[in-house]
Amino acid sequence: MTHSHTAVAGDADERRRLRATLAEAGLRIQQPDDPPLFTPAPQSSMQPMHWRWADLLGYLEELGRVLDLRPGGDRRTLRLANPGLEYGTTPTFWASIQYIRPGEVATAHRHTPDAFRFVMHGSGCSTTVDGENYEMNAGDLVLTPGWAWHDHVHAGDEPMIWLDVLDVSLMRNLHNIFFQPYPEETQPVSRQPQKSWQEYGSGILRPVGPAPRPAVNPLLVYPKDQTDIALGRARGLDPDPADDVILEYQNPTDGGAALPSMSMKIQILRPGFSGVTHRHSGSKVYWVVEGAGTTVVNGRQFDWNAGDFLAIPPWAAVRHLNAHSTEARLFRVDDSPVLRYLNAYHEETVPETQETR
Ligand code: GTQ
Ligand code: FE2
Repeated sequence: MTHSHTAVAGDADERRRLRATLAEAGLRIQQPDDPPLFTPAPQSSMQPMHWRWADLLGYLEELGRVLDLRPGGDRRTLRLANPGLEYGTTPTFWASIQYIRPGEVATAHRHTPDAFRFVMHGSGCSTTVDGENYEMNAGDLVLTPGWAWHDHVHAGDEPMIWLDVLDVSLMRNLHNIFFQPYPEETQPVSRQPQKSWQEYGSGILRPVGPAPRPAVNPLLVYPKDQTDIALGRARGLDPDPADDVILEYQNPTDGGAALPSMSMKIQILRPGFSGVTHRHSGSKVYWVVEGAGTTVVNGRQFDWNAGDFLAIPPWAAVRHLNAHSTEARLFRVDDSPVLRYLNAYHEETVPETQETR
């Protein structure tokens, strides 16, 4: 076989000239020094991260003193950043901690990113989502689906702290950020202020007929007491080898994730639990609701306590352990719905000999 002229690698100068010509024409070729694209498995620039509650609380209290909440849809939040990413806590979402003082109003607005709140500390604040009004108490999950008007009003007497997660990294990469402030501070509350909860909150029965909007989760709130009941029942089942007791907050009309891009989960690691190492497509963030334990991420050990956050890169090998005498409870959000929608979700148990990469 004879080599054609073009198959022979040209010299570096020739390649450089070609690259410049192509660039002017709005074209480019794969360069020998480009980072590899088609790697055998995902190579994430995201770093595993651990934030300790002892540090976070101090910063939040300081933020509360120095930052005023202004009208126009302003929020007071501490964003969890990642040194390996130009933007976001993970390639899909931003996780932030919101701090609101008694008497304050986080004024109404709406945006395309989907969002949810998981209440970390306090009570007495309520959020209105497209006219429905829900109390926020520690351990509750409240959804703010994309483009729903939302405002938070704090009528309690202690500062409230909650976790906000928005799929804003994804939406930003899709160049699809829309944002509108509401013309007034707050929106009116409708005649049936807990409608989604009254209709779908039991989890086992629902209004007859088709869901109001196909593929849109009609349920906006997942209170802690229901979560506790479900977890209590799941304790009687065989443990998950990697996650012990784990449940997903579901869309009650189709059993899918509660939001199109984000799956929220709650899990218990019982005393003595020692999980298998597992990895899956996509990124995730944990918040430690209670207890303490250890998570090994790509061979790096993170010892966590109540209130801490962990951010885990895509395809990272993860192993959970609880060597303590009390249960640990973890809240988690991951972007598995996006990857499943794209038929690109992979997962596997990692043999012990390959735990570090
Ligand atoms: O509470 O509506 O952390 O719009 C970031 C953007 C919270 C909110 C955040 C937001 C909100
Ligand atoms: Fe918002």
